[in-house]
Amino acid sequence: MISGLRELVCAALLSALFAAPALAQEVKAGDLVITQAWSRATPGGAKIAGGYLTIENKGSAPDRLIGGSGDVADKVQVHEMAMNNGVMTMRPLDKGLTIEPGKTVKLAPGGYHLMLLDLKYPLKQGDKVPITLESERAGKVKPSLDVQGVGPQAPAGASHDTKKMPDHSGMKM
Ligand SMILES: [Cu+2]
Repeated sequence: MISGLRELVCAALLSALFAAPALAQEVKAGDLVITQAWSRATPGGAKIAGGYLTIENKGSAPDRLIGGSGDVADKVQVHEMAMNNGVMTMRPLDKGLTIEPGKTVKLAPGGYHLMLLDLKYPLKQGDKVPITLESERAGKVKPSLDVQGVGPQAPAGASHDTKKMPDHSGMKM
């Protein structure tokens, strides 16, 4: 009985693993390479969503991710999340996010992220949401966010965020 249950759990885990979309898409602009751009479905009429991606600077000079835009939302900002006196807060990075030459910066839940504010339509699992990011040197980069399910999972290939993270809507902006 117990071993049967374990097999069942394993099968469920495996199917979840294989159901995850392959995020091989690579978007380049100048020396910047963006991969694994994703977001989460927004149930219940949420008006904001996070955007996550990996950005690599293959050049020899630092670049800066300043902000973005897209039809999906009124504003696309670059945010930072941090603990402040035991409270998780986030704020826009006014000067942008620096990507040092030869370095890779990951925007992921619990850290740096894109913030889509005043969504024009809900994000649904399986959607691809095109956005335009603005960088100081490389100019415009246009990745599409692969919308994942509502759960807190990262896409296949991304590291797993095991920290408990409060919902965005409950956070100080
Ligand atoms: Cu944010």
